[in-house]
Amino acid sequence: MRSARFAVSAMALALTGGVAAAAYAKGPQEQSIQNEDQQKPNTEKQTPRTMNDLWGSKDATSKASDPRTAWFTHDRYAMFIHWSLFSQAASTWKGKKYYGIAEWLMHPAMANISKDDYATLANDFDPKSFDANAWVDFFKRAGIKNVVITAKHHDGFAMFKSKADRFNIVDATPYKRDPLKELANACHRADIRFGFYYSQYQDWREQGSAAVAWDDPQQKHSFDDYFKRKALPQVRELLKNYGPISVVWFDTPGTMGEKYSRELVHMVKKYQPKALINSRIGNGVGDYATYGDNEVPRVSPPGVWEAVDTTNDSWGYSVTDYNWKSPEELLHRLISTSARGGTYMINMGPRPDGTFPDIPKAALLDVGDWLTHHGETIYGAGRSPWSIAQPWGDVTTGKDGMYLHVFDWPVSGTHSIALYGLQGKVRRAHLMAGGADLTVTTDGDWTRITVPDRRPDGLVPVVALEMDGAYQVKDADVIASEVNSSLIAERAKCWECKYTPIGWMERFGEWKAANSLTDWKPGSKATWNAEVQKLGIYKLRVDFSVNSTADFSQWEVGVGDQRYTFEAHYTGEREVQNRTGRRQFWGALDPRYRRQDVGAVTLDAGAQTITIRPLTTDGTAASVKVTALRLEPMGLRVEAVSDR
Ligand code: FHN
Repeated sequence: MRSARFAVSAMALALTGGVAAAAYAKGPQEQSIQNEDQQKPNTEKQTPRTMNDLWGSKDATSKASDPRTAWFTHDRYAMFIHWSLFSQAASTWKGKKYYGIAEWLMHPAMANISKDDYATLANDFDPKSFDANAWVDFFKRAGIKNVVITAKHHDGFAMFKSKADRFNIVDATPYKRDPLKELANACHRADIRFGFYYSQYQDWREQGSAAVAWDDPQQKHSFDDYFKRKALPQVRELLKNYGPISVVWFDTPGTMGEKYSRELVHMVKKYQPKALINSRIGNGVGDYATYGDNEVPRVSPPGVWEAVDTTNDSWGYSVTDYNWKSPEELLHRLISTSARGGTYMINMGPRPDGTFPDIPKAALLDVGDWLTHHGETIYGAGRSPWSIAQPWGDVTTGKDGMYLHVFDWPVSGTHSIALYGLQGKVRRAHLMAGGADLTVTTDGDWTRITVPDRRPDGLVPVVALEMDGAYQVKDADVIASEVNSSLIAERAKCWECKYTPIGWMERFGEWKAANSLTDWKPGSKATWNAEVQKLGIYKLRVDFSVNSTADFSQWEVGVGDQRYTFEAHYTGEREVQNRTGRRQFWGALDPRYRRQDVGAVTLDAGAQTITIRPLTTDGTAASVKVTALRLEPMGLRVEAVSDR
């Protein structure tokens, strides 16, 4: 599996302290961060320099055919819950509001709270309204099949009764109950799978962990001490005391040595042989791959994998983050992940009182309603036979054929959706919401399904395409005539340019991904061989990030034998890494992607080669990051256009 090389980030650098940051300009705060792990490394590997180093390799041991993972691939839809002491603070500290991921509030990159001060949150943490049965009732209605909850996050606080460490919800708070026990029992009663999150490498409370024990610069213990005294015993408690565990979800393994990853695997196998382990256990010994935060891959990855996403931008509850995703957005992301063959785990951050915020709850219930009528298109459904999305939506497969999830209903032309390269016999097409059979026509390699003019109600209409026997597809890039199409970076052929997975943080810890074509040189070009459905005029637009150096660089898009030149304009790429309350230069650029109009271009029907290349030869175009070309039908008749 191709591993992403995310840019050096403040988050990773903040964790690694002085070592990795040495090559970069640093603020005094970062220089003071010490970490014994760096002084006495527990592994031959370097300290994590990038967020991908921190997430560890996505390599995993399971094959898609592994029967142990069958339930995971079948169920496709899981709920992630970030709930701990950070929920009590909810991104505020001493009257000040913080922005970024709420569970990192304690860290110097946010409020920089000492261990003792942070621990005082426990005095008031009393989630009296927590009701495990009510949670499970909500999960059921939302269509959730598996739940993964934070047992211990980086702050070191255990949300369960732990004999290994008294900094836990039973011993250190007025609540005195074990919510994980109650939740595990309620999930098991309701036939929902139960798993836990455990931060094995970072524990900001513990000396010797990969933590930045920032108020304790003189680390007296080793990582091994922390691991044996706290991490391993706590994981053992969780494996032994909470009934069947579906998933053990580790996080940010960083440079943790392989022997530690293997020791954890050994323990999981011993007590919960059926439990699956995600790749963030580190060192390639997990069962399945976890993608980067908030990343839904655009090309189907091989093997068993999941996308992890959150209902807003933070994982823990935050009073400063109310950027909730709409039901439609959540459903699109669930469908896209399923279509690429993955499992979608969506996160909620409960309030400190143990209830869920209303808006994401309502949004997930809407998705659940949709699933009661369309569940077969997700649960147990196969990935799309095409490795990328369709211009109008995305496809999953069932035993009788395909489910066509229509995100963009065609509103002009013949009101049809088109599939390129479908080889096989269509028996019948119909809307899952009911109604007459839909007309299916073929024209060369194109299969066209005529849909009603009026979009059916509901979050995402689905056309069931029943096939007669086996079928195959040609996996081509396409440009549709009735909806907008994207040619994505992952599918381009690069000549003297590079395909680079790009990730960055919007606000602190809020990871975004936009994989791109980069490293342009004079003579570079990237090409797509696309199948154009119909001769027509299309608005060509480019999705890219252009820094100030590349402002006004000149580019050309070639379509067949036509050439369209344009000037790239600065998209506002940030030369600072934004951090809460401060702007701190880290030496790395944060991209900012924008869509720039190039103009109206004429496309002939059939196979077309589309090329983008820089014309500027002085090197200033090098840093431009192109993530996609867009082609949007303009609804013009070609004969009406005399120029070009
Ligand atoms: O640092 C954590 C973060 O707080 C959150 O738990 C996410 C969820 O995937 N994992 C880490 C960063 O990737």
